Amino acid sequence: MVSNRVIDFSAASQAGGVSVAIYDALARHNGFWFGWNGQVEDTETPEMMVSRDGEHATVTMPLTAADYNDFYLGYSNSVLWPVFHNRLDLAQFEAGYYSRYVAVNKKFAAHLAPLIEPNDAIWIHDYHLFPLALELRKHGIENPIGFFLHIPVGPAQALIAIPEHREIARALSAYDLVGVQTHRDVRNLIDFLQQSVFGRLLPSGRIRACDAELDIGCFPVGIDPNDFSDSRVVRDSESPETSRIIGIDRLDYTKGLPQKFRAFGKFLEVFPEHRRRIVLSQFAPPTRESVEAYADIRAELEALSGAINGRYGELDWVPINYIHRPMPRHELRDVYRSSRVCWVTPLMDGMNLVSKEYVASQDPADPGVLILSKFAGAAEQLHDAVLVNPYDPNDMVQGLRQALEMPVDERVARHEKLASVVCKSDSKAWGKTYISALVKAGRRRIGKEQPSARVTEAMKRLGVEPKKKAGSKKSVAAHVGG
Ligand code: ADQ
Repeated sequence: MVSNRVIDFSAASQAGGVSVAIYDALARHNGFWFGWNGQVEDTETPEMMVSRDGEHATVTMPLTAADYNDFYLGYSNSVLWPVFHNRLDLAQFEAGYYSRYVAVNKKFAAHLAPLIEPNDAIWIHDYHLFPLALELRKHGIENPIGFFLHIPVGPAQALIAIPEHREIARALSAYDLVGVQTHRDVRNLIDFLQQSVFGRLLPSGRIRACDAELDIGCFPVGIDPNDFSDSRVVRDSESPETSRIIGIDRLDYTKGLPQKFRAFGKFLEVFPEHRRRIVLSQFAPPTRESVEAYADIRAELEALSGAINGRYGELDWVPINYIHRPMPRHELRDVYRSSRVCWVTPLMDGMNLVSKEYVASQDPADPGVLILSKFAGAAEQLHDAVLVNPYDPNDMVQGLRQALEMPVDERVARHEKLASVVCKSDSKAWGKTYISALVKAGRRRIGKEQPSARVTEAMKRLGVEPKKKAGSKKSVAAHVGG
């Protein structure tokens, strides 16, 4: 597994969906996790750190201050993040960002390549590392290399505004498999490859672009429901008169927090009978604070929550409980369970794991209600949530009312369907399906002959059983070689 940031196992809590997803998947496979250790050190010859904690092994390295500034804050989070979330207005196309972005990918490749063994499949995560497969191939790495994009793929028209969009398309074409979260993302990505480098959809379903063929597939990321199912907490035990509406997001302009706060203020105005009976508890820990757009959103939310609390609050009731720090992970489950409603309304989101965690934490006999943005990837799976348009204040207000007033039989019926999706499409299924598809895609690139001992061995090690057609010696090739 490779991602920009490798989680620190010893840290009490680290917010962020990518780390959570990789951490879960890694425990099931005999691999290691490579990436940045979060340290900034001014050396061009960084020392590699190796650590092991139970089933998790990591190999990490520091970044330099220039890497951190131009690669991480700059190209990754001030160009790719906003554009892929269709926020071209927030993109900062500064000269110099891109060359450092490529340089860091080269550095990752140079340090990772010597660690790759012949049977390894390499799974690279997220937008910081688009060029890594190209760079690894330059080091002679022939193993299957897959990429998974955790964020959404904005419309092709937005993506081709990136000055280096052809280079990004070429970098993507070097992978055997590119996985995204939703069908919408698959469509947008194919569209992008067509518009930027004349990519073609082949009758086989593969994509031909930049003299290569790759698979693109939808692999919705999941959680481990067992981490959330075992709560004994009883909802609102201390204050049965007040229902908690929980919001858990990173403090990010894509998460639709100002829209949510405004809708909450409007709700209190339109439905005064709900005043004093509900509290919105919004956790929003800061991330990427040195990026300007993030400082702006922080100030905006502080002003909004202050204004709403000032207008509607009472001596013994504060409507918005806005907490600007992460919640320890071990407390999440009980907080989800004791909350009457979970309100997650991003303007655009790759998946949104919070929505799935909330569903998994509920008491099936008396579950809370999930209100989910139509524009979260999770909405493609969680049809039985109350789906709302975060841009439409009336829809947000009506959605909240519907959730708060929903009778128990409807809550139980909706939750049953939601929980079944969350359990079926869990982190285990995500990792297994992806790795199986990656090994097959790698095999297709190598050729159509019988799978080499190397690939068969890799599949065995990853727990992927090639299906055999009865009586056919060619059965493995048929399934693996395609
Ligand atoms: P994120 O944008 O970080 O992830 P999300 O999917 O909601 O968004 O995951 C957040 C994770 O961090 C959850 O596990 C949540 O519990 C935790 N978290 C968030 N805020 C927290 C807080 N205040 N305190 C404690 N924990 C907190 C990216 C993409 C998403 C995609 C994921 C996984 O942006 O769209 O779903 O990767 O692919």
